[in-house]
Amino acid sequence: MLKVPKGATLVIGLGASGKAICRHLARNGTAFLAADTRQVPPGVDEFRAAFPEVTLHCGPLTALDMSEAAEIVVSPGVDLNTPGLAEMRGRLRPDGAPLIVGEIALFVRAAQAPVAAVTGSNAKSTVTTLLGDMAVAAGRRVAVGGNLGTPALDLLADVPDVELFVLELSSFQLETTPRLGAESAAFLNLSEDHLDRHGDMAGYRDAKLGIFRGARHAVVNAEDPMTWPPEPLAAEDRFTTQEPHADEWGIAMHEGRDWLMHGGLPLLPADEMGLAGRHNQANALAALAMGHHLGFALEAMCETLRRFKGLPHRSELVAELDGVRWINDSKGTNVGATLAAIDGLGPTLGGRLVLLAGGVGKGADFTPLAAPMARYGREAILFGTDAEKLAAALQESVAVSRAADLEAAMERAREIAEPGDCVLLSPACASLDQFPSYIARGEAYCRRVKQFVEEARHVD
Ligand code: UMA
Ligand code: ADP
Repeated sequence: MLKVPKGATLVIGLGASGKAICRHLARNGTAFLAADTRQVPPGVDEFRAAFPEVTLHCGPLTALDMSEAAEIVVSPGVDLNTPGLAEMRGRLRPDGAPLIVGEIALFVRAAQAPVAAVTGSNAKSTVTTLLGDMAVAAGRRVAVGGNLGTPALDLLADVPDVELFVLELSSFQLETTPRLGAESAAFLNLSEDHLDRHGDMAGYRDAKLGIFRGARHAVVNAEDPMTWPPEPLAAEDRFTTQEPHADEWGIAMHEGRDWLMHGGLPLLPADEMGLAGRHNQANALAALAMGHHLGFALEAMCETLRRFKGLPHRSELVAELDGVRWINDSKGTNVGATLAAIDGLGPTLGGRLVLLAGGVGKGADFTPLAAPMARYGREAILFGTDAEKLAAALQESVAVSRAADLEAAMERAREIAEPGDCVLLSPACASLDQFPSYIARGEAYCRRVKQFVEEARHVD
């Protein structure tokens, strides 16, 4: 059995976070060992080349004696209940701090600038990117990353003289962060995801509530009490897609149009935003509330909202063909995201919605999709591992058909969609039965839509 020497730090996981943790420890001259539960972790040769002096253990953690480690820094993809690690849970260091932490705990110790942090089951990347762009427009030297883009610890080395960090944080990152101490922390929404790791919704929510530990300002969803901190913070802002109460951030009619509002103050006509859909108005309001607390000029924030067209694979308009809009929401990997996409786009439709959905459902309950599909759907075309489970949830509410795969589903959509309709790929499932990632699934969709456009051009 390999023993972690007394006083050494152990890094678990050799993915993007693990490598960033190792680089950070090396920069600081901290002695460490690395481990990964896989016999041959991806990129292991590059790791050995980058850290030739570092002892590396690959395989079950039960073959490691970590009892005398000074600290164990765990990557977000590693379940804290993994045998060998589970036994260390709850142990404390001599100073009373937990023995097991994650990359964000190390980040908090080292960061010299305030942190604005964003979590939620969905919309994290959109709000994080919006807030980062707003910070740039407001003239701040900002570094953006975390669960999206650059790992948080790499931001410390990459961007000199940072004035603000904007971090997207997952439940996995938060559960290993004893105290984040954010200047502003947003919890956007909560819906089923990652229950395989967190056990149940209460465990999942508890992990996410970690975003408020030590925070000075909270941004929460007025329509989702699950996002509210159990103990109110000194400063709190709430956003809603309804008319705002008091000084909430919301949507109201003003001069005959829907406007983004702060209390009674109209900020921007919703139809001037670069992003479409009610769900994205919620995202804009969350970013505005954080930016306002951080002192960004309103005009700079509104300009960002006009310009920002969204990230790829999130309710992204790929093409309009024969009066039908083809939208790629491949990042809709859980029911909450797909619900938001349908509810967000539904009211703006000139026709009906043709939904392409399916893949690995991660044990989710699909029935919440039935009511919005009854309201807006023309047909749900289902494919992948959990097609039958989706069919069972939807068939009473909307026409349902099955397809062998995404491409066949798209052929069917091309046949049945009528002018004014919208074909929406928002699978409510992970892609891993048919694609390496949601990105590959979204790219396959975009490629085929572009072929449809080409084919139509030749026919003309
Ligand atoms: N793994 C093992 N054994 C190990 C280490 C990892 O089997 O010892 C497996 C995990 O089970 C997992 C995969 O390897 O399936 C990746 O895990 P990781 O911790 O090595 O992941 P990283 O490459 O470090 O990437 C992580 C985030 N991934 C996860 O939390 C699963 C990335 O978010 C994030 O961008 C990156 O850190 C930088 O901070 C991705 C993600 O899917 C986008 N996040 C989830 C989500 O958004 O829903 C939470
Ligand atoms: P995350 O980083 O949390 O996965 P993204 O910004 O990448 O969030 O968006 C993921 C999915 O969530 C997309 O499919 C998108 O359509 C959906 N979504 C966007 N905004 C919202 C919202 N306010 N509520 C629920 N789902 C949303």
